[in-house]
Amino acid sequence: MKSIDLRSDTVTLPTPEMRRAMYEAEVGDDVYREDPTVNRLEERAAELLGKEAALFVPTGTMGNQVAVLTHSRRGEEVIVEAESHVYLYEVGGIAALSGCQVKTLPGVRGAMDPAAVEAAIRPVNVHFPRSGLVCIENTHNRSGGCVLPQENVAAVAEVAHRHGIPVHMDGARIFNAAVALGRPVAELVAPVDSVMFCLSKGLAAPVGSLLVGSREFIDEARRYRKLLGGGMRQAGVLAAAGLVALELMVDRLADDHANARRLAEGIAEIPGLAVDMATVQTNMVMVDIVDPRFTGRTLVQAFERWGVRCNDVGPRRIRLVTHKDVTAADVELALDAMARAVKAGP
Ligand code: TLP
Repeated sequence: MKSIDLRSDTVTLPTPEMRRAMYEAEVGDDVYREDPTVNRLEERAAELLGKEAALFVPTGTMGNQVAVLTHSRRGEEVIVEAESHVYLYEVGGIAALSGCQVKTLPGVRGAMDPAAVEAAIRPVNVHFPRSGLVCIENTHNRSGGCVLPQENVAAVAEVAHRHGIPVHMDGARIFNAAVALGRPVAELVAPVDSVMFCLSKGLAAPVGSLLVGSREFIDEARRYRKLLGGGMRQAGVLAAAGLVALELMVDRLADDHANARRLAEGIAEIPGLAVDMATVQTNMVMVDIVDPRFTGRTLVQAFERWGVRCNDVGPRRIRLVTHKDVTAADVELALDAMARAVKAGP
Protein backbone atom coordinates (compact mmCIF):
# COMPACT_ATOMS: atom_id res chain seq x y z
CA MET A 1 0.00 0.00 0.00
CA LYS A 2 1.29 3.46 -0.95
CA SER A 3 1.80 5.69 2.06
CA ILE A 4 0.77 9.32 1.63
CA ASP A 5 2.88 11.51 3.87
CA LEU A 6 1.01 14.60 5.04
CA ARG A 7 3.03 15.10 8.24
CA SER A 8 4.78 18.23 6.98
CA ASP A 9 6.16 19.97 3.90
CA THR A 10 9.57 19.32 5.49
CA VAL A 11 9.38 15.74 4.13
CA THR A 12 9.67 16.89 0.49
CA LEU A 13 12.52 15.28 -1.44
CA PRO A 14 14.90 17.30 -3.63
CA THR A 15 14.04 17.46 -7.33
CA PRO A 16 16.29 16.11 -10.12
CA GLU A 17 17.16 19.75 -11.01
CA MET A 18 18.31 20.28 -7.42
CA ARG A 19 20.40 17.10 -7.43
CA ARG A 20 22.07 18.20 -10.66
CA ALA A 21 22.72 21.72 -9.37
CA MET A 22 24.18 20.29 -6.16
CA TYR A 23 26.48 18.00 -8.14
CA GLU A 24 27.69 20.82 -10.34
CA ALA A 25 27.87 23.55 -7.67
CA GLU A 26 30.96 25.70 -7.58
CA VAL A 27 32.05 25.83 -3.93
CA GLY A 28 34.58 27.38 -1.56
CA ASP A 29 34.99 28.00 2.16
CA ASP A 30 31.97 30.03 3.19
CA VAL A 31 33.50 31.08 6.52
CA TYR A 32 36.03 32.99 4.36
CA ARG A 33 33.04 34.17 2.30
CA GLU A 34 34.55 32.28 -0.65
CA ASP A 35 31.66 30.04 -1.62
CA PRO A 36 30.31 31.60 -4.82
CA THR A 37 27.09 29.58 -4.71
CA VAL A 38 26.28 30.58 -1.13
CA ASN A 39 27.09 34.19 -2.03
CA ARG A 40 24.73 34.01 -5.00
CA LEU A 41 21.94 32.51 -2.89
CA GLU A 42 22.34 35.19 -0.22
CA GLU A 43 22.29 37.95 -2.83
CA ARG A 44 19.23 36.47 -4.52
CA ALA A 45 17.37 36.07 -1.22
CA ALA A 46 18.09 39.67 -0.22
CA GLU A 47 16.97 40.89 -3.63
CA LEU A 48 13.72 38.87 -3.58
CA LEU A 49 12.83 40.07 -0.10
CA GLY A 50 13.84 43.66 -0.77
CA LYS A 51 16.40 43.80 2.05
CA GLU A 52 20.11 44.69 1.99
CA ALA A 53 21.67 41.36 2.89
CA ALA A 54 21.04 37.73 3.75
CA LEU A 55 22.69 34.88 5.64
CA PHE A 56 22.41 31.18 4.77
CA VAL A 57 21.68 29.06 7.85
CA PRO A 58 21.11 25.31 8.13
CA THR A 59 17.67 25.47 9.74
CA GLY A 60 14.76 27.75 10.38
CA THR A 61 15.30 27.31 14.09
CA MET A 62 18.88 28.57 13.82
CA GLY A 63 17.70 31.48 11.66
CA ASN A 64 15.10 32.55 14.22
CA GLN A 65 17.45 32.12 17.17
CA VAL A 66 20.28 34.01 15.45
CA ALA A 67 17.75 36.79 14.79
CA VAL A 68 16.73 36.94 18.47
CA LEU A 69 20.39 36.89 19.57
CA THR A 70 21.25 39.70 17.17
CA HIS A 71 18.29 41.95 17.99
CA SER A 72 18.14 41.50 21.77
CA ARG A 73 20.22 41.81 24.91
CA ARG A 74 20.30 39.50 27.92
CA GLY A 75 17.48 40.22 30.39
CA GLU A 76 15.23 41.85 27.84
CA GLU A 77 11.68 40.76 27.07
CA VAL A 78 10.65 39.43 23.66
CA ILE A 79 7.01 39.87 22.68
CA VAL A 80 5.67 36.85 20.78
CA GLU A 81 2.32 35.43 19.76
CA ALA A 82 1.36 32.66 22.21
CA GLU A 83 1.19 29.89 19.58
CA SER A 84 4.32 30.87 17.67
CA HIS A 85 7.02 28.43 16.59
CA VAL A 86 9.84 30.57 18.00
CA TYR A 87 8.23 30.24 21.44
CA LEU A 88 6.68 26.74 21.37
CA TYR A 89 8.99 24.63 19.23
CA GLU A 90 12.53 25.97 19.50
CA VAL A 91 13.62 24.23 22.69
CA GLY A 92 13.32 27.37 24.80
CA GLY A 93 16.03 29.03 22.71
CA ILE A 94 14.94 32.56 23.53
CA ALA A 95 15.69 31.86 27.21
CA ALA A 96 18.53 29.39 26.76
CA LEU A 97 20.53 31.28 24.12
CA SER A 98 19.55 34.95 24.35
CA GLY A 99 18.80 35.01 28.10
CA CYS A 100 15.56 36.85 27.41
CA GLN A 101 12.15 36.27 28.88
CA VAL A 102 9.10 35.94 26.73
CA LYS A 103 5.86 37.89 26.88
CA THR A 104 3.17 35.96 25.03
CA LEU A 105 0.10 37.62 23.55
CA PRO A 106 -2.95 35.82 22.15
CA GLY A 107 -3.42 35.93 18.41
CA VAL A 108 -6.35 35.60 16.04
CA ARG A 109 -5.06 33.16 13.41
CA GLY A 110 -1.60 34.30 14.42
CA ALA A 111 -2.28 38.02 14.31
CA MET A 112 -1.66 39.92 17.55
CA ASP A 113 -3.75 42.98 18.32
CA PRO A 114 -1.49 46.02 17.77
CA ALA A 115 -3.06 47.71 20.82
CA ALA A 116 -2.16 44.66 22.94
CA VAL A 117 1.40 44.81 21.61
CA GLU A 118 1.58 48.46 22.58
CA ALA A 119 0.20 47.70 26.05
CA ALA A 120 2.79 44.94 26.48
CA ILE A 121 5.72 47.24 25.76
CA ARG A 122 7.38 48.03 29.07
CA PRO A 123 7.59 51.61 30.26
CA VAL A 124 10.95 52.85 31.52
CA ASN A 125 11.07 51.76 35.14
CA VAL A 126 13.89 50.36 37.23
CA HIS A 127 11.82 47.25 38.00
CA PHE A 128 11.07 46.24 34.44
CA PRO A 129 12.94 44.39 31.74
CA ARG A 130 13.33 46.35 28.52
CA SER A 131 11.14 45.23 25.62
CA GLY A 132 13.77 44.20 23.09
CA LEU A 133 11.99 42.60 20.16
CA VAL A 134 8.60 41.72 18.67
CA CYS A 135 8.29 38.45 16.70
CA ILE A 136 5.53 37.61 14.23
CA GLU A 137 4.95 34.48 12.12
CA ASN A 138 3.71 34.36 8.50
CA THR A 139 2.22 31.97 7.53
CA HIS A 140 1.17 30.98 11.02
CA ASN A 141 1.72 27.29 11.59
CA ARG A 142 -0.47 26.52 14.62
CA SER A 143 -3.53 28.22 13.16
CA GLY A 144 -3.27 26.04 10.05
CA GLY A 145 -1.03 28.08 7.79
CA CYS A 146 -3.05 31.29 7.95
CA VAL A 147 -1.70 34.36 6.20
CA LEU A 148 -1.27 37.41 8.43
CA PRO A 149 -3.42 40.29 7.18
CA GLN A 150 -0.95 42.77 5.70
CA GLU A 151 -2.52 45.69 7.57
CA ASN A 152 -1.88 43.77 10.83
CA VAL A 153 1.80 43.28 9.95
CA ALA A 154 2.07 47.00 9.20
CA ALA A 155 0.22 48.04 12.36
CA VAL A 156 2.26 45.80 14.69
CA ALA A 157 5.50 47.02 13.09
CA GLU A 158 4.40 50.65 13.38
CA VAL A 159 3.71 50.26 17.12
CA ALA A 160 7.03 48.49 17.75
CA HIS A 161 9.05 50.97 15.70
CA ARG A 162 7.38 53.95 17.39
CA HIS A 163 8.81 52.55 20.63
CA GLY A 164 12.23 51.90 19.07
CA ILE A 165 11.75 48.11 19.07
CA PRO A 166 12.70 45.97 16.05
CA VAL A 167 10.39 43.36 14.50
CA HIS A 168 11.47 39.90 13.34
CA MET A 169 9.25 37.79 11.09
CA ASP A 170 9.40 34.01 11.22
CA GLY A 171 8.57 33.66 7.55
CA ALA A 172 9.33 29.95 7.34
CA ARG A 173 6.49 29.79 4.79
CA ILE A 174 6.43 33.41 3.60
CA PHE A 175 6.40 32.27 -0.04
CA ASN A 176 3.15 30.39 0.67
CA ALA A 177 1.73 33.67 1.98
CA ALA A 178 2.94 35.57 -1.10
CA VAL A 179 1.45 33.01 -3.48
CA ALA A 180 -1.85 32.94 -1.54
CA LEU A 181 -2.14 36.73 -1.69
CA GLY A 182 -0.73 37.05 -5.19
CA ARG A 183 1.65 39.75 -3.89
CA PRO A 184 5.45 40.00 -4.15
CA VAL A 185 7.16 38.63 -1.08
CA ALA A 186 9.11 41.90 -0.70
CA GLU A 187 5.84 43.73 -0.13
CA LEU A 188 4.82 41.31 2.63
CA VAL A 189 8.07 41.76 4.55
CA ALA A 190 8.56 45.48 3.90
CA PRO A 191 7.32 46.56 7.37
CA VAL A 192 9.68 44.28 9.35
CA ASP A 193 13.39 44.53 10.14
CA SER A 194 14.40 40.91 9.67
CA VAL A 195 12.89 37.78 8.16
CA MET A 196 13.77 34.11 8.32
CA PHE A 197 12.41 31.94 5.52
CA CYS A 198 12.88 28.25 4.80
CA LEU A 199 14.01 26.58 1.57
CA SER A 200 13.45 23.15 3.06
CA LYS A 201 9.67 23.22 3.44
CA GLY A 202 7.26 23.73 0.53
CA LEU A 203 10.13 24.90 -1.68
CA ALA A 204 11.50 21.35 -1.36
CA ALA A 205 15.23 22.00 -0.94
CA PRO A 206 16.88 19.34 1.24
CA VAL A 207 18.41 21.77 3.76
CA GLY A 208 18.56 25.45 4.46
CA SER A 209 16.96 28.70 5.48
CA LEU A 210 17.86 32.35 5.06
CA LEU A 211 17.91 35.23 7.47
CA VAL A 212 17.53 38.60 5.76
CA GLY A 213 17.75 42.18 6.96
CA SER A 214 19.97 45.25 6.88
CA ARG A 215 23.67 44.80 6.08
CA GLU A 216 24.62 45.83 9.60
CA PHE A 217 22.19 43.31 11.10
CA ILE A 218 23.40 40.47 8.86
CA ASP A 219 27.07 41.24 9.60
CA GLU A 220 26.34 40.83 13.30
CA ALA A 221 24.09 37.79 12.68
CA ARG A 222 27.02 36.12 10.88
CA ARG A 223 28.97 36.20 14.16
CA TYR A 224 26.08 34.58 16.05
CA ARG A 225 25.70 31.92 13.35
CA LYS A 226 29.37 31.08 13.93
CA LEU A 227 28.79 30.98 17.69
CA LEU A 228 26.02 28.41 17.24
CA GLY A 229 28.25 26.28 15.00
CA GLY A 230 26.54 27.28 11.79
CA GLY A 231 29.63 28.31 9.77
CA MET A 232 29.30 25.63 7.13
CA ARG A 233 32.37 25.72 4.81
CA GLN A 234 31.55 24.28 1.33
CA ALA A 235 27.86 24.88 1.84
CA GLY A 236 27.43 25.71 -1.84
CA VAL A 237 26.29 22.13 -2.45
CA LEU A 238 23.27 22.99 -0.30
CA ALA A 239 22.86 26.55 -1.52
CA ALA A 240 22.71 25.27 -5.12
CA ALA A 241 19.51 23.40 -4.31
CA GLY A 242 18.21 26.54 -2.61
CA LEU A 243 18.75 28.59 -5.76
CA VAL A 244 16.74 26.03 -7.74
CA ALA A 245 14.03 26.19 -5.06
CA LEU A 246 13.73 29.97 -5.45
CA GLU A 247 13.82 29.74 -9.22
CA LEU A 248 11.45 26.84 -9.90
CA MET A 249 9.46 25.95 -6.81
CA VAL A 250 7.65 29.13 -5.76
CA ASP A 251 4.81 29.34 -8.30
CA ARG A 252 3.88 25.68 -7.89
CA LEU A 253 2.97 26.32 -4.21
CA ALA A 254 -0.44 27.24 -5.65
CA ASP A 255 -0.92 23.53 -6.44
CA ASP A 256 -0.29 22.67 -2.77
CA HIS A 257 -2.85 25.26 -1.74
CA ALA A 258 -5.46 23.86 -4.14
CA ASN A 259 -4.73 20.34 -2.87
CA ALA A 260 -5.10 21.50 0.75
CA ARG A 261 -8.46 23.05 -0.05
CA ARG A 262 -9.73 19.86 -1.71
CA LEU A 263 -8.37 17.82 1.20
CA ALA A 264 -10.15 20.08 3.70
CA GLU A 265 -13.45 19.94 1.80
CA GLY A 266 -13.27 16.15 1.66
CA ILE A 267 -12.40 15.79 5.33
CA ALA A 268 -15.26 18.08 6.33
CA GLU A 269 -17.60 15.50 4.78
CA ILE A 270 -16.28 12.64 6.91
CA PRO A 271 -18.65 12.17 9.88
CA GLY A 272 -16.92 12.94 13.17
CA LEU A 273 -14.28 15.27 11.72
CA ALA A 274 -14.54 19.05 11.37
CA VAL A 275 -12.48 21.68 9.55
CA ASP A 276 -12.78 25.45 9.89
CA MET A 277 -12.57 26.24 6.16
CA ALA A 278 -11.73 29.88 6.85
CA THR A 279 -8.34 28.75 8.14
CA VAL A 280 -7.49 26.77 5.00
CA GLN A 281 -5.55 29.49 3.21
CA THR A 282 -2.29 27.82 2.19
CA ASN A 283 -0.94 24.26 2.42
CA MET A 284 -2.18 23.10 5.83
CA VAL A 285 -5.37 21.59 7.15
CA MET A 286 -6.18 21.48 10.85
CA VAL A 287 -8.79 18.85 11.65
CA ASP A 288 -10.85 18.91 14.84
CA ILE A 289 -12.01 15.55 16.14
CA VAL A 290 -15.68 15.51 17.10
CA ASP A 291 -16.01 11.69 17.09
CA PRO A 292 -15.65 10.73 20.79
CA ARG A 293 -14.01 7.37 19.92
CA PHE A 294 -10.82 9.09 18.78
CA THR A 295 -8.14 11.33 20.24
CA GLY A 296 -5.51 13.11 18.15
CA ARG A 297 -3.06 10.29 18.84
CA THR A 298 -5.42 7.40 18.07
CA LEU A 299 -6.71 9.07 14.90
CA VAL A 300 -3.13 9.50 13.65
CA GLN A 301 -2.52 5.80 14.40
CA ALA A 302 -5.72 4.75 12.63
CA PHE A 303 -4.87 6.82 9.54
CA GLU A 304 -1.38 5.34 9.51
CA ARG A 305 -2.86 1.83 9.33
CA TRP A 306 -4.73 2.96 6.22
CA GLY A 307 -1.64 4.49 4.61
CA VAL A 308 -2.03 8.17 5.53
CA ARG A 309 0.58 9.83 7.72
CA CYS A 310 -0.09 13.05 9.64
CA ASN A 311 0.65 14.59 13.05
CA ASP A 312 -1.49 15.24 16.09
CA VAL A 313 -1.09 18.81 17.30
CA GLY A 314 -3.44 18.69 20.28
CA PRO A 315 -5.55 16.22 22.25
CA ARG A 316 -8.38 16.50 19.70
CA ARG A 317 -6.65 18.00 16.71
CA ILE A 318 -4.49 16.73 13.86
CA ARG A 319 -2.57 18.57 11.12
CA LEU A 320 -2.19 17.60 7.47
CA VAL A 321 0.20 19.41 5.15
CA THR A 322 0.25 19.27 1.36
CA HIS A 323 3.48 19.57 -0.62
CA LYS A 324 5.07 18.79 -3.97
CA ASP A 325 5.34 15.04 -3.29
CA VAL A 326 1.55 14.78 -2.83
CA THR A 327 -0.49 14.90 -6.04
CA ALA A 328 -4.18 15.71 -6.53
CA ALA A 329 -4.72 11.97 -7.09
CA ASP A 330 -2.97 11.24 -3.76
CA VAL A 331 -5.40 13.61 -2.05
CA GLU A 332 -8.33 11.59 -3.37
CA LEU A 333 -6.69 8.34 -2.22
CA ALA A 334 -6.00 9.86 1.19
CA LEU A 335 -9.60 11.02 1.56
CA ASP A 336 -10.88 7.57 0.73
CA ALA A 337 -8.47 5.96 3.21
CA MET A 338 -9.33 8.44 5.96
CA ALA A 339 -13.08 7.88 5.54
CA ARG A 340 -12.53 4.13 5.83
CA ALA A 341 -10.27 4.55 8.85
CA VAL A 342 -12.84 6.64 10.71
CA LYS A 343 -15.60 4.18 9.86
CA ALA A 344 -13.47 1.26 11.14
CA GLY A 345 -12.80 3.04 14.45
CA PRO A 346 -9.69 3.14 16.64
N1 TLP B 1 8.09 23.56 11.58
C1 TLP B 1 7.98 22.11 11.62
C2 TLP B 1 7.94 21.62 13.06
O1 TLP B 1 9.01 22.12 13.79
C3 TLP B 1 6.67 21.96 13.78
C4 TLP B 1 6.74 21.70 10.86
O2 TLP B 1 6.64 20.50 10.54
O3 TLP B 1 5.89 22.57 10.58
N2 TLP B 1 9.17 28.41 11.93
C5 TLP B 1 8.04 27.78 11.58
C6 TLP B 1 6.79 28.56 11.43
C7 TLP B 1 8.06 26.39 11.35
O4 TLP B 1 6.92 25.80 11.02
C8 TLP B 1 9.26 25.68 11.50
C9 TLP B 1 9.31 24.19 11.32
C10 TLP B 1 10.41 26.39 11.86
C11 TLP B 1 10.33 27.75 12.07
C12 TLP B 1 11.75 25.71 12.09
O5 TLP B 1 12.35 25.26 10.92
P1 TLP B 1 13.46 24.09 11.00
O6 TLP B 1 12.68 22.80 11.11
O7 TLP B 1 14.18 24.23 9.71
O8 TLP B 1 14.33 24.35 12.17
